[in-house]
Amino acid sequence: MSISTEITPGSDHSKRTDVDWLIERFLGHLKYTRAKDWAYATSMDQYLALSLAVRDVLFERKIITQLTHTRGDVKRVYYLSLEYLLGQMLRCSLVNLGWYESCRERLERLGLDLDELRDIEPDAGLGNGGLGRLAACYLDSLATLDMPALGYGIRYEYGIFDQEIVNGWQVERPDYWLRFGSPWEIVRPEFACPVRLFGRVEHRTDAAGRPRSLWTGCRLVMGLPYDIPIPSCGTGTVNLLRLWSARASESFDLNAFNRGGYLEAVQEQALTETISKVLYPSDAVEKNRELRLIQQYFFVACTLSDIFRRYDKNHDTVDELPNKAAIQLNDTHPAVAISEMMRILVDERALRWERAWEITQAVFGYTNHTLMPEALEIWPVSLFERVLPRHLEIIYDINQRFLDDVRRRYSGDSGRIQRMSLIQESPFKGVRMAHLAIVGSHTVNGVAKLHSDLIRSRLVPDFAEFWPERFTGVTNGVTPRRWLLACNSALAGAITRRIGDGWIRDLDQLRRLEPFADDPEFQKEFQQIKRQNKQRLAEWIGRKLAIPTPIDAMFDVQVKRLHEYKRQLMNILQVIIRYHRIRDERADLPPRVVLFGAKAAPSYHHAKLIIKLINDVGRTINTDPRVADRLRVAFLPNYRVSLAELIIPAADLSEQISTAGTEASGTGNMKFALNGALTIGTLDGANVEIRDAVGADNFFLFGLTEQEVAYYRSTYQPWQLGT
Ligand code: 26Q
Repeated sequence: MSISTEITPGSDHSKRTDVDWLIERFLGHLKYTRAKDWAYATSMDQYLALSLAVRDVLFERKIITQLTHTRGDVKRVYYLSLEYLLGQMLRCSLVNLGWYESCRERLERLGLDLDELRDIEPDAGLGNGGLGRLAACYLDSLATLDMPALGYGIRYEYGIFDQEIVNGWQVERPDYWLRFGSPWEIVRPEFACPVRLFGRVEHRTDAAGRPRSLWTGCRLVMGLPYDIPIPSCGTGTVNLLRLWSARASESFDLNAFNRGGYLEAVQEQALTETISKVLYPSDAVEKNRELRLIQQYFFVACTLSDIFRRYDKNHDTVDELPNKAAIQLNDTHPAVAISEMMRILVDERALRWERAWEITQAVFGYTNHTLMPEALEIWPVSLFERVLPRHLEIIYDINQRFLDDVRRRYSGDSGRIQRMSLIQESPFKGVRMAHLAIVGSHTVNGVAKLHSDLIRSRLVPDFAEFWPERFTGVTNGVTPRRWLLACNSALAGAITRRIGDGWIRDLDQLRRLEPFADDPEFQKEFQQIKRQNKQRLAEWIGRKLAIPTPIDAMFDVQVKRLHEYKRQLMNILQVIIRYHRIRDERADLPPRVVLFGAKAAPSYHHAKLIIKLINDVGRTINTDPRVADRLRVAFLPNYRVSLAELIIPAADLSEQISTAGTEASGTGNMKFALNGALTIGTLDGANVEIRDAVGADNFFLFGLTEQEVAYYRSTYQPWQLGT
């Protein structure tokens, strides 16, 4: 459904433009919200006041969007993700509104530089990497498609750590992104949600003689929602991202104060609030972490209660829920939602189990992002039982009914029953969250074609055989607004001048650029733009690292989380070989600047060692005058969304070299391609589809196929080679 909201702020004063109105609000916020006189305002004041002015516009549009959706009683998409890697919001909001240039000019007349102001904004780094950034891109695209969609997540006080490099080693520093407050959020105490944890289950019989389960003796935590507006590009729609922050509940305070002394009570309160304190900085499974499970449930409980609150406004029974809500699980991190939905329907709303299960399955969809068995979430039953005793019972009940169905189809196949069970028995008894997510959803999707095929053939073949129609693929994407229009405005302009601006909301239209591929004028313009982007990045590298980077050299870039499967180690070994060949005058190779950017999980020792190696190799090469004009290596510290927006438009070569069958999709690969870099890569994840789209001539393919990797894996023993 499409809404048209022709609401131009200030349209009552017909001669004034939107941007006049914006600037007026900016000056108002400077004075009344920041309480500063023009002469004393700092750049931080100016950034905050401008963002608040933009927020005013967005919330005005959000009110209209929401009214339209509520009046139409439309079906909403709910995206549930423990991570949102939003990055900076000022530039993209202005670009989506179509006001960036005019705003820049107006501010310039006031003596301010918008390009500088916007860089004061700290990144909202509420995610680890690909999965969190995908969530942020989807929010932008859902809004731009005028879809009634809400994102739900956690308002971590500390996002992904800041990375410093000390003597070549990664050192983590806390990322207190809320230091100056965020101008983008609005707190909504009126929608606070109580959440229960721990306690025990009592089994009773109700007045009608039906068995009822009572979850009692719980600890209570409050979820306080903060709303962030999500602007569309080119339509009036503004959607919402609602993030939950944990607070001690008042009744809990009372209990605590009665039990112990004042200080102990305050201390307990602080402990409760650690739930939303920090993002887990590993993009692999953290085993056995009670706090992580509590984070997941806290988030899910708040979110489902909010979804029901909205639904209940217009409905007396839950029958219409599948027609009004589609809940998408971003990996298994929020999969406990399936058992929470069953708890609400069966325990609180007294539905029959079968009816509750029908509704649950009709509502949930599950996106899988990983093939590695060791990365699948499995919670120890003992931990689950302590934190969520009623949910464990419900999961057992789901499992029993599910395995009965499996047995009916494959009687006597006990191996299959064990493999498919929601509960693993060894090496420890645990809840398999992926199985829960598959069983409780109508659809399971992978994130690239190859990945979706491998989910069926390798990861969960028993499930794919049992429910072939449930398994689908939805290849990832990236928002062209942030990743081309905003971060590479020069290239965006050159494209728009040739094929119009339709591509901004319909990327397939980029095909219309094909006839210009051989046009010398377009080629020249493209080269000039690339050169300017490289110059901009070279200046940053010069300022931050004091490494001179010749901009006529090829910029060869690998930026992504540090993982062995992504093979940054192979890349740096290749650099060493190249160095020796140039230094020993064995090859006349074109000049190259090799750039790395990557955060390693703080406990991932091997990954940190690779960062150290890259930095040490860099130091050796960059201080050797014999290769000075031919080879440079730089490790760009603290890789994050805003840095990606500087790096990617400047790349000539995009390194996508994961071992085939390991990278579920990759999304950086798409951002580089969109900015006109050529890819060197394996047939892994979405590289396969990128190669199909850009043509094999524009893709430097190497390495084994997934099947070859699988074949060699059984016999390959690298430690025995070369001995
Ligand atoms: C799980 C349990 C406990 C603590 C942390 C986690 C955790 C957190 C983050 C596990 C995994 C992640 C992140 C995974 C991720 O980013 N995967 C990437 O998702 C992208 C979007 O689909 C793909 O493009 C990448 O290929 C995939 O690696």
